[in-house]
Amino acid sequence: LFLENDLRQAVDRHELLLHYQPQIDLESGRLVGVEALVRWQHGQRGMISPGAFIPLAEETGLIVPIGEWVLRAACIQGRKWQQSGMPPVRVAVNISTWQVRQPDFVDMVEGILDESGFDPQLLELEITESAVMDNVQEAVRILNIFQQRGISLAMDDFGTGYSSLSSLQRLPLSKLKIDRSFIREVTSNANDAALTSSVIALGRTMGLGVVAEGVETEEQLDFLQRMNCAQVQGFLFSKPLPANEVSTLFERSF
Ligand code: G
Ligand code: G
Ligand code: MN
Ligand code: NA
Repeated sequence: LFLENDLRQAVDRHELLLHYQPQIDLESGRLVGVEALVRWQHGQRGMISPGAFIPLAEETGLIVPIGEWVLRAACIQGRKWQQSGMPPVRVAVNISTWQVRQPDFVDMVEGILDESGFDPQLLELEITESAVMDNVQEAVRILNIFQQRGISLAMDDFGTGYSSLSSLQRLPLSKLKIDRSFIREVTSNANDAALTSSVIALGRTMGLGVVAEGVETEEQLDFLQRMNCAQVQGFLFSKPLPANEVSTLFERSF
């Protein structure tokens, strides 16, 4: 497969780059964080979105070196933002199940934090239910180490997996991210509306922040505001942006 061979070399060829999608706190209206999202600038095919190569990276295990590159690049950028005198911006990084299962995962994260000098309090790791649920005990152990370091932990794509509430309660999470598949029809589909409002209520009960992803319309925003959803992310506010455009947005926001 051509694409797989190309992907194998993408890191070494410096073909990966990160864009950052703003996350807005609804109460204050402020930008509170950004989610790092990888893109692949392919030599022949141009810019490839993660939807088109992350699944391949997951199948082949290439997500391990790619994920390490992403975390390093995000922490280096986060450190630059910190040093530029910008208000503190939390940087969220997607972590795949494969990465969590690497025996050196904790050392890798700590090494990158030390190396980059990025404040762990400003780092958020987005994990999925599948990364946690097949070995809850081990996940609890690892995530507790991160929590002790001050790193935030968000459950990504929440609602699409099979977390049990008792397992969820054992994890030191700070945030649930409602998957955008539920937000898409939240104003027209009663099931999606019910699930979304339940997750918001669950977050409140468990003392967790809740972020709705994929917010594209004023109607969706209106629904989320009525349900007291804390944070939103989506095209209505901003698409994922290159790092320099994030600084500009922050300057305007504060
Ligand atoms: O941009 P797009 O909607 O095509 O993204 C598709 C998927 O790729 C999303 O589910 C997103 O979580 C995932 N993704 C984007 N960047 C990263 C990354 O750095 N690591 C991992 N594991 N997934 C990512
Ligand atoms: O699964 P994850 O949350 O990591 O995926 C984030 C992906 O969703 C990014 O690739 C981003 O480009 C995409 N995305 C962000 N906001 C929106 C939105 O409002 N609508 C849609 N359709 N996709 C979005
Ligand atoms: Mn995510
Ligand atoms: Na998601």
